[in-house]
Amino acid sequence: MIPDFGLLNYVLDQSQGCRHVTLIDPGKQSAEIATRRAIAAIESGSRMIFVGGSTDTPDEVVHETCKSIQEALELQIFAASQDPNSDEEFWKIPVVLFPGGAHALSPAADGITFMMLMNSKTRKFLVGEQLRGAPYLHKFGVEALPTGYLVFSPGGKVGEVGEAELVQPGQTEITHAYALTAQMFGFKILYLEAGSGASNQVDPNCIESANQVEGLCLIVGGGIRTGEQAAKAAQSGANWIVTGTLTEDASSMDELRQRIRTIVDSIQSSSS
Ligand code: 1GP
Repeated sequence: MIPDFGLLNYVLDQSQGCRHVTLIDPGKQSAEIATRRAIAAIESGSRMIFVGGSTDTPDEVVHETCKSIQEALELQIFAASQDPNSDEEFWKIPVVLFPGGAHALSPAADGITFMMLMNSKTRKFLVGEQLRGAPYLHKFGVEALPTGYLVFSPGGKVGEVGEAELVQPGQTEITHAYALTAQMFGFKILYLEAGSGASNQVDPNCIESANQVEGLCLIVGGGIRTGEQAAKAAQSGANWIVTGTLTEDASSMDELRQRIRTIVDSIQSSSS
């Protein structure tokens, strides 16, 4: 659901400090489970849902998941509107595509991280997939969030498939140059990615160096599992922290809630 003051404004808003995104991979769970997880994540403090991740998920599967999450959010909004103690705004959480390519799209999403994989060696990920996806997004009115995407070591599957020239820990100068380039292209968002399930998170010094460039909203993800890691990223300048694996390998909904609460509490106390 798009918040009242618009999707891009909502994403760029920094008045609440660092916020949390839950990434749901529709290729790894049914739409029903994805929806239960998304709702539990929001109850635990996530303020955006990304749908995507895997490189080979067909459109239909992505669409089913987006539709199902949106329907559940509508129900929550309706329920809140009937309850004087609840706030409808709390449930106006955007569902945003985080695509592996032009195939994993859905008209039920509120927006898309429309990304250039800036350190890819392949045209396909710099502009090719975007060229295929743009007419579809235009037709369905899915809002494009202009995003530079930068993959750090170890990079995981996205680094491999995207043929990324991985940024290594300590490479603060090149990170800064990428951030400047993103700003000069007019991107509003720079996503610093270590890869899903990465053994180490993006180097906090690199986050700091990207943060020196004005006017970019920094999304940081990959390998973040503990409150301490999340706090480090938030203190270094992340505006959003994404976790995916954390949710997907939780053994119960209670564990999922507990894990997300820990991350959210840590980022809130370190960025306020
Ligand atoms: C991957 O940054 C995201 O694109 C999340 O990574 O699965 O390691 O949380 P994790």
